[in-house]
Amino acid sequence: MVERTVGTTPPRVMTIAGTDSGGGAGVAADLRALAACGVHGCVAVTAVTVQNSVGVTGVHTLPPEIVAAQIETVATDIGLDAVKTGMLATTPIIQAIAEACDRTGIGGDGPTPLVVDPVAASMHGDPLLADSALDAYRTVLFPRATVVTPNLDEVRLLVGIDVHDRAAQYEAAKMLHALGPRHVLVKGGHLAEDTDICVDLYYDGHTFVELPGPRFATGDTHGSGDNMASAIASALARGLPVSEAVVLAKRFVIEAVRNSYPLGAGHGPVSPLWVMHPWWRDPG
Ligand code: PXL
Repeated sequence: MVERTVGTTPPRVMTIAGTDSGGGAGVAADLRALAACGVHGCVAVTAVTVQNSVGVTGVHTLPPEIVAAQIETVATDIGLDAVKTGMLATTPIIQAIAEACDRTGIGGDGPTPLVVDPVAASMHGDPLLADSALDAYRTVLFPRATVVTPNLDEVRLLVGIDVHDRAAQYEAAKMLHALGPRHVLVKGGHLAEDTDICVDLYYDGHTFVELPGPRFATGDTHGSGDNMASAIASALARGLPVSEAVVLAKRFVIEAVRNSYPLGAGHGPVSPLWVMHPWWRDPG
């Protein structure tokens, strides 16, 4: 046996999300992002999607009790320093997650921060959430969330306003905050008036902070929201305050979009893998 130094356990982050068979979004994107952010990624799968770069052609949801059991079995053994949610699919799954979170100190007043990315549709416009589940987001998950990270389509579904300018983005942040999350990040990727920039708006109930970034000329942005929420959760798992976590995550996603690549006939994924040393190119 060869002696070795015991490794240092990195912060532990769980993604509660759906799979994307094309590997661009969902669990696959989250695990790449979590690895790139230097944390140990755990997974509670909510649904399996049949998907390629062009669209989603099938969804199979898992039983709510299996989703809850994945969370609890990990939280009580491995432990979790932060949790993020992605595609949650149905009201019963959201309910089961909330109950599992309450039992294990995730979100709310518990010690483990909860990042809620209220995924409603794929970037192709295919539904990933039952219409009836929007209310569960508003009344069950948002009050437990440390931070919520909707894009502008999700803002319209959740609080009923069409954001076409910065003033409406501020208004949306206030309306979302009133639903109970401690912090809000209204992502501006879908704001058409910003042609060269992409401004995400952070709000903690008192102060607004605009987070500007470049708008790259590419449609290969599949998984950008997943990368954002995973990077925020990773920073929270290290103990950073939310106001700093969102700034770091924005920088991370800018680089992931800069490094996105084409895949299939549709939308390619953003890539956080620029952080990896290409060890396979080294001789010997
Ligand atoms: O990017 C949001 C998202 C999350 N989770 C799954 C997805 C998508 C977008 O397509 O397919 C499973």
